Amino acid sequence: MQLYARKLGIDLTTVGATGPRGRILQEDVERYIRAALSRANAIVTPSANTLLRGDTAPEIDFAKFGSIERQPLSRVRRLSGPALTRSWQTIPHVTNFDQADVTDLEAFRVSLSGAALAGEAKVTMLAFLIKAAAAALKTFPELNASLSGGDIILKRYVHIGFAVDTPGGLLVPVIRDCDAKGVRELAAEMAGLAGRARDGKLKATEMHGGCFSISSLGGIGGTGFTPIINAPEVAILGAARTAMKPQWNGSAFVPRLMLPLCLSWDHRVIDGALAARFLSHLCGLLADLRRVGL
Ligand code: CAO
Repeated sequence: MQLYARKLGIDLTTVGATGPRGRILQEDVERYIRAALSRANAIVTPSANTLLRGDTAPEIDFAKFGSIERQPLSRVRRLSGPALTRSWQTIPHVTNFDQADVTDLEAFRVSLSGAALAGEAKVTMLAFLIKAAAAALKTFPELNASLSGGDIILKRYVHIGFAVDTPGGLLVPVIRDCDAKGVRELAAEMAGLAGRARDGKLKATEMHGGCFSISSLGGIGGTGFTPIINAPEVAILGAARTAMKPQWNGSAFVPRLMLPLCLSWDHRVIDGALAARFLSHLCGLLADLRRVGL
């Protein structure tokens, strides 16, 4: 036994003996080896690739606990999952929250819808958000940027992506040159892109080249969320559901329609003060349409 253990480089004084009169048996040495192997496996760290695929969780047999149904991930989820994981793991995200007073904007939006011609796209809150965000990005170019090596690339164009909930998963089509388009034009383009996204007819090029993204869950509900940055962009805006809230006007509380906004930003490029200024400026634009230039 001593020879066998020495061949394997085992220090016999560390092996627990179970033989008569304290003798070490072959089973003792084998048990020692199994325990050492299992400790070694436990400390092996997953490779970066495995981490990015997000599949490091141990396989669990859920059927042990009850009836289950297994479905393959959709093609969209298989493609977007690794990109979302990479973004979440590599970008230091921070999210700021604010509220925009959209009382006048909503009244204007409803009047536009009433005056819309047959077949014209409905102007939704998202079209105004895209318009206002484009104007705010022109004022704050650091949010219309990407990291490249040790440099920051500032973009002079303003292409904005918007999240579309499709049966296969989330898609983000991009509207080009949003700063040069009016709300009706933005609304029409949005409706076309969202429709093609839901029908699975969006071209890959229609999802490329975005500078900034907007994710609106306002039509569904919620008071706020923390959107994940759509890399290589450095910020993303989330919009939740508008609600009537009492606002203090200096002498009394008045009912105002408030839109909750959330801005996630990359702390390597943007600081909290800048993000807060951007969001506050955006809220100001939404509260006073004349400053946007529709
Ligand atoms: N607050 C309250 N109501 C709102 C609202 C808001 N912030 N935003 C939109 N609405 C209302 C609209 O006015 C509309 O009401 P009516 O039917 O009475 O006119 C209704 O909600 C539906 O709006 P819509 O969905 O047609 O239009 P939209 O511009 O708000 O959204 C789109 C378009 C493509 C963004 C949306 O359909 C969608 O897919 N949203 C989901 C995005 C998503 O999944 N994001 C999550 C990303 S993170 O996983």
